[in-house]
Amino acid sequence: MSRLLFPDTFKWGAATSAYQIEGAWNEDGRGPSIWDYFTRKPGCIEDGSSGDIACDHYHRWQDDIALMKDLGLQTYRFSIAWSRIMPDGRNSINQAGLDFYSRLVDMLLEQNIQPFATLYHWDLPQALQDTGGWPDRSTAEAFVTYADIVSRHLGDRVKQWITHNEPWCISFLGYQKGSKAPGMQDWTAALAASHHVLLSHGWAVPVIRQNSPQAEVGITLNFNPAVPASPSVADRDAARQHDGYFNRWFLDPLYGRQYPADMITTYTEADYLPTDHIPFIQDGDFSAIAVPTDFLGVNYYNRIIVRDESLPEQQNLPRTNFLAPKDEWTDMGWEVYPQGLYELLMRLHFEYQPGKLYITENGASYGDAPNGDKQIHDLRRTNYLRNHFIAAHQAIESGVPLAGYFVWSLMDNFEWEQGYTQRFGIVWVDYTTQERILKNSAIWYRNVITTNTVDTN
Ligand code: IFM
Repeated sequence: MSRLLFPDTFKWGAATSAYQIEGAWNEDGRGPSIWDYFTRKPGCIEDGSSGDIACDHYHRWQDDIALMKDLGLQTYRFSIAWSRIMPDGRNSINQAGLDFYSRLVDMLLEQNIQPFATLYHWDLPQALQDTGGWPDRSTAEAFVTYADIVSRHLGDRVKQWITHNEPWCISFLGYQKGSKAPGMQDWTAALAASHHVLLSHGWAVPVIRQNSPQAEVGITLNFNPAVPASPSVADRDAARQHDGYFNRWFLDPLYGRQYPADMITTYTEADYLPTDHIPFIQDGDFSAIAVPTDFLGVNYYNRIIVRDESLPEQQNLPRTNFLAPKDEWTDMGWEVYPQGLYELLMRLHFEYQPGKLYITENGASYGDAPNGDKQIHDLRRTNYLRNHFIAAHQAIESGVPLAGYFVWSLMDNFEWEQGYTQRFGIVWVDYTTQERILKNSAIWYRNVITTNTVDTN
């Protein structure tokens, strides 16, 4: 066994998001969000649940910070619920909402835990969806007002800001596939949504900088590296398309390259976009989107093997067998592939040069439950994290400016359309009593943080 030492300045943390943990959905002036509506639609959530109560973090935040302290977290990534701050999304300000996050930030700082705030983690105020949601440009304008208000109130203490979490999910899962709120299925709307999310990021960055001097400001993307299932031209082309849809569509405009031309062709040929001009793009948008940022947040869980099964001759080609055995997949059905994190970080560093990167989410859903002694032997999660930490270390050794790592998630929580059927936490939550129990992976992680090292077996 050997031990890999991380840089002295490296920050270890854990992440959560507002709707997934807070509960208190209708308290202290919070307005409804698209998730309050979506969870009430029959059939949208696997176990019929919602985030109405979730982990009750809104009432238990002090205990939860004590838990973070006990784990030795150096930084904590949380998100702010827009509709707690602005119940109708664009006009009135709810002081109680601001006060909640202000107290949270103060206590984090008292405990020497660096607050890392995400402004938007999917919970759009329903009032904004009612006026068109992200496909409508006015939502991007509303986001800037919201970002201004929050950063004016917290910007003296919060020095790390993420504008958006996972624009791909916001746009394509929310408006094209419809598996997430608001549950629409419309390609053109999804493409407009993606543009307005990026635009709102570009507009908000200078505002946050103004209100929060010396802060680092960035955006978090989720990545899904695409690998062709065979060397055939068709499979390679399918992998290119998936990469364009999922990864390049966001990376390219953020780093000054506008939308990838091959994807514009795909979308116009499919009639999702008109051929002459794209109505939602206005003069100046691309330079706004490409505003320089201080870091790129990277969410990585798995890669995807892409096949083109449309051609009959494709069916008989030899397939590369590099899928991990199914019993090593996580409960989400996601392959465990730590090497993909190394490859992704190298690609981002060499192709886009973000200057600084954080892993803003990485983790695994496994259902291991407490035994009679209230111990949770989640060895698969520890192994998952260990192997991804090793991959991150390898990337640092290769020159990638990776500055920190947030495990997803601090605690089990509401996993969107899967409800409470998936447990990503390093801390177990008993949803009946709201008891929190450290899983073995949390105890192991505490040792990683204390020693700033990871063992290699
Ligand atoms: O729980 C989600 C999180 O909200 C966003 N990234 C992926 C996680 C696991 O699905």
